[in-house]
Amino acid sequence: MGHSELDPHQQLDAYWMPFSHNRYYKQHHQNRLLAKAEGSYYWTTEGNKLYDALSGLWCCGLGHRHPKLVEAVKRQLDVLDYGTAFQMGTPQVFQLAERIAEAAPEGFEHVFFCNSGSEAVDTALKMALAYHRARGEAHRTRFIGREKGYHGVGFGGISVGGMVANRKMFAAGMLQGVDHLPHTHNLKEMAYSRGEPDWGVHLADELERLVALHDASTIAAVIVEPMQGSAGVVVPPKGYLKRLREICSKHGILLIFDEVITGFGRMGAPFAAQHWGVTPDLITFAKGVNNGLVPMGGVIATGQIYDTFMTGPEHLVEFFHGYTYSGHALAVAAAHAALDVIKEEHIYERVNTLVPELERVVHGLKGTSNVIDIRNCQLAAAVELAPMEGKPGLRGIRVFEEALKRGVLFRFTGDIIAMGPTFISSPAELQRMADVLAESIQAAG
Ligand code: PXG
Repeated sequence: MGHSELDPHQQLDAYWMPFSHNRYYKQHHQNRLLAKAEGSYYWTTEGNKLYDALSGLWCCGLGHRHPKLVEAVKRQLDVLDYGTAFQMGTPQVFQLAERIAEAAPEGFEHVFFCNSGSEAVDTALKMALAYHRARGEAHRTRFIGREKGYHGVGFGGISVGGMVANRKMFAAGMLQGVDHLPHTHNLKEMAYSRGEPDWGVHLADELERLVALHDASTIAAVIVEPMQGSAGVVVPPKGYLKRLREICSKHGILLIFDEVITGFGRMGAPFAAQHWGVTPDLITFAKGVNNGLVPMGGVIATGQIYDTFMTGPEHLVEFFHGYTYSGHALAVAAAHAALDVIKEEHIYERVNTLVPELERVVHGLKGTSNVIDIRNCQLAAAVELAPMEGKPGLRGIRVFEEALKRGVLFRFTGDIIAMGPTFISSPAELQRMADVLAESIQAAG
């Protein structure tokens, strides 16, 4: 009997689930084993259909099992499986780098591939350190992250990240010399903002304070998510990112945009950099680059940063960094197909058409009991709930469970419900998602 024929509900113990309540799940797995996916929907092993309100984990915006992507990966498997990544390459990986650099803002010319957002972040941090060193500024070693920031789970990523639960157990292994900007989430000043809050640009000036404290000559880079996804869709205040850019430029500090969530569609533009008209020095990406079909991440660098590395004898390695699966043939094939689909299906335009619909339906939940904030940013939104007395996080779980019964898979982090619908959703599907959320909040009590 093959594994797939075993009763899946009887063999949950061995798997140590990532970022999950393992013990709770293994007792409450009803509707939580996925069997199948298509478009904006999953089907559970019980046969129940779930609307995927977060596009996987923000990665499947084009919809699950898009035929063009499936076909591209199948075709690739018939030709070349794994191609040696170091000192070799496929024509397709070179072409993909060119296409991604073209999609990026002016000045971005080179792409380094890895396999996840976490690896992309560690790669970008290393690039920043090595860049300064190659320019004779080896004293620039500090990184500035931001409170509530999420940059994956590598030691670099958790060090610049700002989520206490991801940091405290690993404090002993964190990077030295990291400081953090304050986060910009403030219920009193910005609750129920539609899009970017009017309040909070002054929080970017905290970077000047950190520069004054540490001296610019010690700081390599500032890393931020243009929109904080994992923290529950924390939207940048108007003018905030531009101000960060100005301060970084003034002090010779590199600005890294972590666009793992915002890249390739969700902002209605290739990158948040273009959506807000603010150009960083390095961009990290993952997820949407190939619709989550095969793990892939990467860093896009300006010509100036790349050129700084291209010194020394030509036969020697310039950047001692890379992964066995950098530019994996299957990931590359899926990414080419994803870029084709983004173009052919006018995805950025489609996302921009859906943005006001999403804004309307989520803000329609204002006044529902226990809702304390609603935020939206292009095709991302979140509803923040008041925690249950003495039990933070429990209301979030209850709402999630009630919604599963009603056929919608939401993402909850603590008592925040996050939404990142697929780009192919209809306005009616967004409306239903919001209706189910309202019912589920009420049912959760
Ligand atoms: N940077 C950012 C900005 C991310 O959002 C990562 C790095 C790490 O990517 P990998 O591929 O190493 O997981 C992320 C990942 C959520 C959620 O619920 C967000 C992420 C992953 C899973 C869930 O918001 N972001």
